[in-house]
Amino acid sequence: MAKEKKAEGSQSKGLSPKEYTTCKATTQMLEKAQKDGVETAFDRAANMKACPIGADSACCKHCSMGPCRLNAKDPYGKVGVCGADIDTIQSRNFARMVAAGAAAHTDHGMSMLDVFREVVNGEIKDYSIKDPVKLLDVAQSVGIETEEKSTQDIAKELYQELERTYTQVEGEIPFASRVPEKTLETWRKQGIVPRGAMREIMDLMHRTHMGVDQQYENITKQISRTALSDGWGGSMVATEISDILFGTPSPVQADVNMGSLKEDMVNIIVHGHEPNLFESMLVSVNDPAMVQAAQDAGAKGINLVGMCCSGAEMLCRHGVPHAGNFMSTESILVTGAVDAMAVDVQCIKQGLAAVAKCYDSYLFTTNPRCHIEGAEHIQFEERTPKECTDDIVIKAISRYKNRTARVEIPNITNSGIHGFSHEYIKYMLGGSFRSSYWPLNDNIINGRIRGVAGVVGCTNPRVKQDWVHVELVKELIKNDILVLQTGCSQIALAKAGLLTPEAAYLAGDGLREVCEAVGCPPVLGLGSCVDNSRILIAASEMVREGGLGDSLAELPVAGAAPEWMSEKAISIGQYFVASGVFTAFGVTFPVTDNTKFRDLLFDGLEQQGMGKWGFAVDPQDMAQMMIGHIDKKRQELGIDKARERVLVDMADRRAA
Ligand code: SF4
Ligand code: MSK
Repeated sequence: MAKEKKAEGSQSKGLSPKEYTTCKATTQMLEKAQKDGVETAFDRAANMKACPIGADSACCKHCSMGPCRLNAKDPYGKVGVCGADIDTIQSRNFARMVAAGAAAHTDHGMSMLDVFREVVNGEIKDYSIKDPVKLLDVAQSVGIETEEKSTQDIAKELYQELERTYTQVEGEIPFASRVPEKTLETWRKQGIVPRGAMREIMDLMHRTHMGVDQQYENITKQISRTALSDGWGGSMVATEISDILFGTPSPVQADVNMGSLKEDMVNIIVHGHEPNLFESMLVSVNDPAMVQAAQDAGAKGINLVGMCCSGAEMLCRHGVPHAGNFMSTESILVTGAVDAMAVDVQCIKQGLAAVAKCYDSYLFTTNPRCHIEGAEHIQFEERTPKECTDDIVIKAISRYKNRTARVEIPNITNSGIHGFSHEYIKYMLGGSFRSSYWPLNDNIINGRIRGVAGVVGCTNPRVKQDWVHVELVKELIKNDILVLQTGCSQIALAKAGLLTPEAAYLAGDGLREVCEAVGCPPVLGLGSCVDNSRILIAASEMVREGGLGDSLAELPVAGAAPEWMSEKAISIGQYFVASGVFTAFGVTFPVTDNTKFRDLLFDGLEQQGMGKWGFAVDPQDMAQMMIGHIDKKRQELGIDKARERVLVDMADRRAA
């Protein structure tokens, strides 16, 4: 048994892992890491006090006359050297978070569109159009005439149309056609319908340069416009094109948690966000020559497991097991059982390199945008994807053969149902001949279901891993709120066993009745961060179905990212708010209290016909905020008395 190598700068200080995570597998691995003298982000978070001025967003470093620090306790008592006040400074900071988050999602979407173009042109042969029905649906949704046209021709037209999502300099993005009319009218009135994502991000970066836009309300308009170019643009293209190329998810039973690793197999983890790397890896690990090579090395076979968002996407699309969310990516390496971890983009901690080194695991970067000091880079080329993934598999097999690290795999897996695309939700509720959102709307109107919540986003070492997600969702379903999930939050709830139909016993009477009738869990897993766009489409379908108002802002729905950490989360939150949804965040919120900018985000935007932000650290407080909002919307719709179970017929529905 080889002794693990200590990470450089290791400073474990006897922290009790149970204080930092509710994930039992992660706890076990953090305890092992402490014994092995290996440091993780949990240790670093405990040893690094967050900068209080930065946390309040009361500082600016946009030029070298500064950096300028204002006093959050007396926010209007001081201005920066250039005269910028607290509202300018914090709205510019918030804007740049949105710009970065939107850039990440839209660049991901553009990569998918690049692959799609090359597949359609015949330049890429390793991928193909797996879901021609979805191709037709998406093409029709943006106004492309599909009658008597070949799949190839429709695909070419769709590419041309969707390219506008990124490059268009004037006009409205293609998926504006999916936005409920009244919501779109609000956006038009506010001047925030996105043109193309490149234009919006460029505009936002320009206006937040020193000495440009110094009026927080005007900056906020461009913040919303940019975020909408993410949700209804880049992210939506990423989801729709991935479905067309790799298949639209439908429910699949699959395991999550670290027990998905197998001691007697070659374990390969793919972690990141773009599904093309993972899709190619799936082909490589099933190649008979690779399987034979693994067996020749003494392994039973090759075990492919996902993490984070590309993991969540493959879990939903193909039922590939998932080992854990963002705050477990270092801990999984501590098992000693990971022969190779292949990463692409987003949420890849640089700390992975040091932990991988301690356990002699391979860490491979594959994307030109993401190299990591200490990791080996094997470039992934879409035209020859298998060259990269085969290479990684071969190296993983060699590591298996020469394993020296002590292997300890937490014996925990949680089975659940994943893969509820918005198409499947429609089918599940209405059946194959009358697929429809009406049964959902009907059950909301008659009060069995109180409302719908999207609970999404990251995990963050500043709060106990998974705890806020799980407690929040339990409280929501107990109050008859159907929960839709994506990303790391979905994995947290899957580990807690709530993505099973049996979990309906935790739901209130009304929601339980519906779940039992349909046979679905009270918590539906939709996929990765970009798949939040599925929630937008589902909400738009609810508006179109009728009976719940004419705009997204009128729906009895709410959103939350209770353990968020990334700039992408801020962009997601803002596009939900601008779309009309009350959205609560936890951990911390990057604004100063008692300022005009904060009031605008937490109140003013709602008065303009959009949604609004909320903030709470405690899951019960957050749940009460969301339930209160849903009840307010029910009251405005006149369905607040319906929790007495009034039956609604078609005439009532039209009149509502
Ligand atoms: Fe200071 Fe103004 Fe420069 Fe910001 S832009 S660092 S507030 S002088
Ligand atoms: S991976 S953005 S930690 S959800 Fe999308 Fe998870 Fe948040 Fe990354």
